[in-house]
Amino acid sequence: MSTAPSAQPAAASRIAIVTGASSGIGAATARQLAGAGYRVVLTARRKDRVEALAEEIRAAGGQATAYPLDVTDRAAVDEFASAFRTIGVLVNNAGGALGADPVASGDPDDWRRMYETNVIGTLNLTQALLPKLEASGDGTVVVVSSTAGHGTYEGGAGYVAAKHGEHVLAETLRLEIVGRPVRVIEIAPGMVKTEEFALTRFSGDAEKAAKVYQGVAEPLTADDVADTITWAVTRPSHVNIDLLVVRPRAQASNTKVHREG
Ligand code: 8X3
Repeated sequence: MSTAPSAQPAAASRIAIVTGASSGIGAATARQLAGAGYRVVLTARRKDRVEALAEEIRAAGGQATAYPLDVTDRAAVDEFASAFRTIGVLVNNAGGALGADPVASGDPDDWRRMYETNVIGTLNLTQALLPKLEASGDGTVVVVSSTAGHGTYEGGAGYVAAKHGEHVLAETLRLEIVGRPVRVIEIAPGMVKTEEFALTRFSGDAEKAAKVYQGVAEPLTADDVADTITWAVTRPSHVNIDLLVVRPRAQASNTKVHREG
């Protein structure tokens, strides 16, 4: 008998919901979970994007549907959740950073919006879908936080505060539901170069966005992070990867990055 760890056997018929699936880590995760045999449900605010990605996944032989959703709209989230009897996996990926101002001059509206999308968005989906995850008899909640959820850096406080909030949500939920058939996995990526993260943070300023990655030989890609998410989710059910911190080799900490040139 093989003692090698195997993927969860029931993946083929299981539903995996991914938020923020219109681009970056969310889109890559949807593709990889579909490749691992999950029926993926892609959600994001941008309908055209999630529909195009679902179509791409189906064309590649996977099972995917799209559902436009704003994770901060609780009524819409509840309506979305009511469509499912059970689900296997929820990947809370929607969120992001707005601004990089010091505490002394940060925009309180940016702070509020970051708390809403990163923390309340994760809370909304998790609350609405927890009964469905439990009903599956083998559910997994993934919280895609950040290394910003585990240490601060200058100019990051609003985002860092929100990501600490997400980390606390994951850690507390794990304590509260122990004994029930639902795992809580936190994936905390460091520097990931995606098409939108830094651009959104700097309100579309491409020059400022490019500086984030300047001279860094190989920042992580969305696929690198999707790979860690898919790996964690496909461990046998009794194995809970509590927290996985993943950074590029060139980044030793939030504030220590090797840049060439
Ligand atoms: C992204 C990592 O360093 O930009 O979540 O805060 S960082």
